[in-house]
Amino acid sequence: MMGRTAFACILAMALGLCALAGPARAESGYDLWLRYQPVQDDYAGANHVSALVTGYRSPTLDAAAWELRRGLTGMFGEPPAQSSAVTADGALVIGTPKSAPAIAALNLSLQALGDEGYLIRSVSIGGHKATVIAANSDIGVLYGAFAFLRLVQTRTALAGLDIASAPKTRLRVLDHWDNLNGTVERGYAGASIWDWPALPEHVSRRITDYARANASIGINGAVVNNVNADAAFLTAEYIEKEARLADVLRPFGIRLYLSVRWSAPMELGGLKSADPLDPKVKAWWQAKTDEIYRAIPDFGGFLVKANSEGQPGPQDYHRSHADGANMIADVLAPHHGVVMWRAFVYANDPKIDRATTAYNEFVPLDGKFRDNVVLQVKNGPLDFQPREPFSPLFGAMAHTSLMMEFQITKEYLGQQTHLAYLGTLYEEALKSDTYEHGPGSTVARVIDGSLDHHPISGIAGVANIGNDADWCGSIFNQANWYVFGRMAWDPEISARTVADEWVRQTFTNDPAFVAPVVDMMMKSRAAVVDYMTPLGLALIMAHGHHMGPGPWDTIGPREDWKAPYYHRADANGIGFDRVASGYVAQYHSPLKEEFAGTATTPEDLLLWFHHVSWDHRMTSGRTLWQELIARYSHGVDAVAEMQANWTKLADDVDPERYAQVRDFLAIQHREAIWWRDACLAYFGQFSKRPFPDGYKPKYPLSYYEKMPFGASPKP
Ligand code: GCW
Repeated sequence: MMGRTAFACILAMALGLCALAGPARAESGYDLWLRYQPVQDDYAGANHVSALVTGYRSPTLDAAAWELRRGLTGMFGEPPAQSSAVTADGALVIGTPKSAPAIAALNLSLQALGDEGYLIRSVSIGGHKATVIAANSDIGVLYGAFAFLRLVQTRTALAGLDIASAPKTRLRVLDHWDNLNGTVERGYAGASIWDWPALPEHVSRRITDYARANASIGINGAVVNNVNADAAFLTAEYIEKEARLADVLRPFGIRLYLSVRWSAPMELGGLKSADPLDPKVKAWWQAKTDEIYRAIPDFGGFLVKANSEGQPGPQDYHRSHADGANMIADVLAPHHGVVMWRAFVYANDPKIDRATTAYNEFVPLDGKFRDNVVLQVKNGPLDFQPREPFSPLFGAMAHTSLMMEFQITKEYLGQQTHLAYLGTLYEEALKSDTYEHGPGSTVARVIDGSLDHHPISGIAGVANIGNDADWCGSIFNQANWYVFGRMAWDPEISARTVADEWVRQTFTNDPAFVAPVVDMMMKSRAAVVDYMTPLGLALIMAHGHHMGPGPWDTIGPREDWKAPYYHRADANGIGFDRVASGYVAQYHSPLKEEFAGTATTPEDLLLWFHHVSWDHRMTSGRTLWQELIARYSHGVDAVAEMQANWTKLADDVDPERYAQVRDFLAIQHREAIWWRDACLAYFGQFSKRPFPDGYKPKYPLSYYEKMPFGASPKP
């Protein structure tokens, strides 16, 4: 009898898919990590699935069965038989005890799985070997189906399976900074995927594929509009459009949320104020919220950016963030909705260290928020920099739910083209120890709620998704969407594990490809840190668009929007003295003692915490000036190494994706040199120390300063 693998290959060859010789079929990247390519190796799992056994139907269970059929057919060449009972070895039985009698009969202990977890187990049913994907809820079954397909795609043996998995956080949300007009703030992957003019009548297939991708990694919420919110998203016309979207997302377990503009009661309701303690204001929000829930019964809630970067908020009426958040929370509570209130605030006062402001504003409010309020805190105290220490708010608010806000879109890390795997950045932040209750009080445990028993736990990621063929502007940017979801589900999973499974699903299981590519990903973000902001530098990107170097930039209207405010380079040295600013004191011991001295501060963050002399001796034996040159140069060299490694892998990737990565690495290399040379030319005018041979920037500083947007230096 012909083995499944051979059969799959013959079928695939007939379809022109099998690449026994010559380059693989070109791929645009649209399929993301859900490619389900024919299994052509001698994978032992190949003979394991003969039939798909389902029970009662629901939209979510149908989605699970559809995905399994699609995946297994793609990989094994023939669809599994559809059945309602196990009659032979190799059946895959999916459902809940309620939906599938075959699962009820197994009497599995599912309690620990909660509402969203799943179990995948090898069992025997009526003397036949079978695999069950069981859960307490339909969505758990869908998550389990995707997990099973991941096992096959990563070539995990399917015998003797016993996997139980449940998410550690409750809100696993993508924040889309998408505007009404189809643009995306800080988006580098084309226009918004939401086609508002076509709604409510039409929703494209792309939205279903978006929902599938999210469900495959456990994302269960989408804030569909920008935090710099337009009140129009709350009009009856838009609520109808949003309701239609919510209908498409619902089977995939994704709740729709909206960013709201604080002054909406004035703009839409004609009120004279948006004072949270004004009963008319509350009545307006009450009516609006009820209207939304009539259209979207499982609506998730609101995300609010208030009194931040010019947005209106409760402080306009001398009310606190808690007054504002609680008013909205009270109108949402009867519907079980939540308020995600952003802690991204900073004062327009050059005498105050911007990094200290969120702590100063929010810590006094600890314990004053309703149970359905969760503060959404960026990983670092400034703004999604290539490297920041964790925000001291984590670990400082025992009585307030805190959720993480990561940026998936790479506003400050090379935007569309630079290869920067953010798994290592997320991991670094989540593993950081706050010492709130002594060692082991990690940020991961703050945001999964376990450290202080917060009522709400969660992670948000600012999406990097757009209408581009490959969704994210580049193939490697897809990894950042992927790792965000996987770490939201399990904040303790390692960046390397996730990179490995992403590479296997996105490209190939060939170890000769997987190992070097994972290695490249794991080093990639550190390379960006080095060629942009080594040693704890921050916010020295060009003004406004944040693409390219701008350490000289002083054109902003506020001191804390100018680069020298952050790097403080002068004849004596460089860096921000955050002992003097009061920032260091916001951490628990032993961190505040550690960060207080230059000798005990990690060198990777030295200039974040201290103003350091150009001649300060580093552990490498170099002076600070020499170390700065070495780090900038290391960043450039690391990109050159990625280029060289990628070139060796040409035969293992389809030509389209190979070429994109090759070309983008070339851009990254050119721009890394630009970063290095521009920054060293700029800082050199303060340090007045010599450049080692071969390290002097090619052009004078004025050349870099005058470079127009979109250009980068001639090689
Ligand atoms: O990172 C900065 C961005 C702004 C953004 C803001 C925020 C949505 O430059 O574009 O506005 O943060 O997070 O609110």
